[in-house]
Amino acid sequence: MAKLELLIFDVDGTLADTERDGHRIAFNRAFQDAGLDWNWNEALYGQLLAVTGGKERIKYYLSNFNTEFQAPDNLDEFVAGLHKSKTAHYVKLMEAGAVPLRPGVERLIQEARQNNLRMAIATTTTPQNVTALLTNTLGPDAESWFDIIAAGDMVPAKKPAPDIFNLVLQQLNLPAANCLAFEDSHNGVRAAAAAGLKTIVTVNGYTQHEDLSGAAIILDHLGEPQQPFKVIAGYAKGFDHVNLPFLHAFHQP
Ligand code: XBP
Ligand code: MG
Repeated sequence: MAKLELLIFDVDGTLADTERDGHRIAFNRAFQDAGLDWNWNEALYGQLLAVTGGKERIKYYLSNFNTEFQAPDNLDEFVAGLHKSKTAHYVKLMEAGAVPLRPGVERLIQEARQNNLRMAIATTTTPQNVTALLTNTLGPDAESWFDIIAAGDMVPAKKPAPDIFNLVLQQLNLPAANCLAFEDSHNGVRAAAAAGLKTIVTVNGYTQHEDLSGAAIILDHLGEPQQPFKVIAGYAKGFDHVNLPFLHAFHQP
C-alpha cells in the first residue's frame, strides 16, 4: 500500500480567499493606474475565474466582456505591463494583511511540519504572490517549509492542465499515489485529478456551485477542533476537522 509522503497545496482559494479580496482588488488598482475605466466587480470576477492565470484572464476579459476596447498592437506587452503592476498591488495587499488564511490551514501545515510530512505548492499564480502570502501569514521562513513551490509560468499550460502538479511529482520523484492534493475549484480539481492525485476540496464563495466531481471529498473548509467542517460530498470517516490522522485514514483506499 502506498505511503503518504507529500501534501500538495493549491494557493488561491485554498490557503486563503485571495481571489475576491486580493487578486480582484489588485487588478482593479492596476487598471486605474493605467488610466483604464475597467472595473471587475465581484460577480464579473466570478465569471472571469473560468480562466486561470492573470495575464490569460485579462485577455479573456478583452475578447469576451470588453470587445469595444481598442487594444494596442502589441497585446502581449500591454497585458504583461498591466499584470506587472497588478502583482505589485497584490504584494502590497498581502503586506498589509488584507487576506487571512482559511480555517485549519495554519494548524494543518504546522502539524505536517512537526510530523515530517513533506509539503509542496502547485499554483497558477505568480511566484512573488506566493511568497507574499506565505511570509505575511505564516512567517518569514515559511517558503522553506515546502520542498517545491511550483507556480505561474513554470509550465506553459496552466490548470486545468495537470502540468503544474506533474512538475511537482517529477521534481520530487514521487508517484501520485503517495501524495494528496488540496484544491478549491473546478479547474484545480481537474488538474489534480488528471495528474492522478487524490484530492481534498475546500470550497469558497466562488467555487461552491462548480462541478467538483474529480474530488475525493468536498468540505466547506479544513475545520478546527472547535470549528468542525461541513461535509458537502464524500465520507469523512468520523472526523470533524482535517488533521494528520484524518489524512492517513483518508489516503488509504
Ligand atoms: C489561481 C489563478 C491565478 C490568480 C491570479 O488559480 O488563476 O491566476 O487568480 O494570479 P489556482 P496571477 O488557484 O487554480 O492556481 O495574476 O499571478 O496569475
Ligand atoms: Mg485555487
